[in-house]
Amino acid sequence: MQERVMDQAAAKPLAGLLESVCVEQGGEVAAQAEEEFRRGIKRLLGFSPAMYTPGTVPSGGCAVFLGTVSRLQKNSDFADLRPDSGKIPGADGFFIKISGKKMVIAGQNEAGALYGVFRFLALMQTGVARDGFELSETPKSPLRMINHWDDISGSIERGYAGRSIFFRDGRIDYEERRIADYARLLASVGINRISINNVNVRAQAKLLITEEYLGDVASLAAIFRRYGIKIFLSINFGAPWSLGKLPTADPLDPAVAAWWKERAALIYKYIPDLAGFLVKADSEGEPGPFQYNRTHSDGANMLAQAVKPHGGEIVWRCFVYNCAQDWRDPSVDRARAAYDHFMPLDGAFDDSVILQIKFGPYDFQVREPLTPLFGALKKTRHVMELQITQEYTGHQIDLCYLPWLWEDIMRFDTAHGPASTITELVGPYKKGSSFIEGFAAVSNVGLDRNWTGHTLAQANLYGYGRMIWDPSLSAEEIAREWSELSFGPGDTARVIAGLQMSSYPAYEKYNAPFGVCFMVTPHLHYGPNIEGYEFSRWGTYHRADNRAIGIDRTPSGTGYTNQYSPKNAEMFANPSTCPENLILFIHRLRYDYIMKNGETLLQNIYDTHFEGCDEAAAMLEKWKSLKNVLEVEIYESVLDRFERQLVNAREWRDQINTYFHRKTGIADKRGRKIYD
Ligand code: GCW
Repeated sequence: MQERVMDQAAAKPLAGLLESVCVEQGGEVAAQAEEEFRRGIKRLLGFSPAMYTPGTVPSGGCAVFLGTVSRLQKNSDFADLRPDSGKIPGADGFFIKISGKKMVIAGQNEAGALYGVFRFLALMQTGVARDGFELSETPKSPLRMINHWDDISGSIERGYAGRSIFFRDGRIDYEERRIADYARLLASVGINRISINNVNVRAQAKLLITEEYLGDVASLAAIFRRYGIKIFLSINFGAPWSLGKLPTADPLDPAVAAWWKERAALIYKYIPDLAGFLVKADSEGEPGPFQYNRTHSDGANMLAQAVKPHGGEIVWRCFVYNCAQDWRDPSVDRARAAYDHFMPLDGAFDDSVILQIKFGPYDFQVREPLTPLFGALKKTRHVMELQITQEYTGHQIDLCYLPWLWEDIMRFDTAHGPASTITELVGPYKKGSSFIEGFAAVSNVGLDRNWTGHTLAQANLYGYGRMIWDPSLSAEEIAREWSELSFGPGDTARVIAGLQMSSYPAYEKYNAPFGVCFMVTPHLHYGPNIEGYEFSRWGTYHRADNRAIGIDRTPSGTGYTNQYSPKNAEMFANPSTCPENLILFIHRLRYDYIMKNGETLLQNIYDTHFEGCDEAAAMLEKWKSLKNVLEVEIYESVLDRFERQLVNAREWRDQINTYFHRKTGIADKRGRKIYD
């Protein structure tokens, strides 16, 4: 297929320099770096650079050098690449320099070179990479994962962009080019791990670890491998009995351990560099070690022994809670679950086990505090789990720019010592420290032509990669970058970045108020249903009556706040120091509680809901102002979504306001319309 030339003015000053390139040869990732460079230049500038290997460089020499640091050190004389230059990037990093008639892109490894090429192309496109430019970067997160919740039927659990790109009707079935483009997309922001199947491993997905499917899994892995991405398989902890016909899946039963070892050996024959297994155990009906009175370290360590000889790892999810709660019983607090289950096991896990911990103690709500395990775990490898797919944040119908939330997460101070914000804690694991080794996030991608259903939701996938690469980036910088790369630098990009930035606060305002969570339609998780979960088994109650709302999670209530460092425990437990956007997660408050702005809690609920809905209306109008500058298809499809978002926002506003008005009988002091 012919690539469209973007004719980007900002890229033009470098055109002369980019005509001849000397590429260090290497493995398949190096080959991909070369290919992306060639393709990118063609796309941005309309010509194909001449590519040489070190032995074939013509007499006039080359201007651009591309390769790994070690190969370039041997074959070129860049002072910046000398071992003592202080500019050599760390694992997966790259160094870029443009000076006069020379330019270098040097990766710490081949993946680093590939990331360097992608970054160079992006920076050239936005006019940042020009003569005199220099950048040495190393990703802060060693593990940069994407999780797919794709079912083997082809549907996606919590998917809002069409069907699975990997599976169809019980088979692995994909379009090779599409997968390669997805791998490119992910590598362009530095993703290096992907799990392809849902953590709920049901039906034929259990057979992905059998020879019936492994050949196809291997073909898929081969595509991702070219882009430096290794795959994980989600496995079912009960496989020894459901698949192996053993009488048990007890992790301490030697026959079970032997079964997994044998199975791993078979899998690794097909996929020698499989990253490992991702496991959801004892969670929402999935089997796990609790069934056999064993601990989660018993379960995870047994699996680790199976994959470790092959270089594999076990990613073990901490989403373990009682999902058969009795709403009548206020003594059980779901928010405590991850910490209560896993903190006592700190240090008990094998060094090939990585815990995967959802960012908040509930479940990807619009606003939750950080799970108290962060900063507290010291002897266990772990990553943070985020959700890019918009399960609770608008189903890719409503615009909801997630880096806005992630920036808050990154800046949260766990207060477990000096340098204890999440940003500061992200880094390679060291025993005895609380380093977070990276991130995993649930993908928002499906077969839709624009990948993410809502075109502007692409910024969430892009933003995820950028932010976990460098958690000190701001949501605003990322919005600007994405908008400029997608629409070209200029006014349109500015308006779109502005829309992205205003979207999260708007969504949060018309959603469940002040961190109270779960006022969403059960199961579907789009639109309001204020008491939808109130009398259910899921443990997410707000217990609103005619005087007060919320759960007391302070020491006088469930004691959840004591799971934090003493400083944060105190900060959360006191309503006057607890962040107000979380106040109803931690406290039970009367509606006449006076908030920092001098208004009551109730008035704040009314105000935020009117405002959030007005902001959704304003976003729609702003979008309409772009009618004549955007491609029709993009304009129309996003317009349709903004219109649907406004309907949703109205529904949230009116149901929430009416609910509290009916409960309290107190009018909105500004006299706006509340339906009775
Ligand atoms: O609560 C939830 C979602 C489920 C999901 C689960 C999880 C894959 O509603 O759809 O299952 O979280 O994270 O395992």
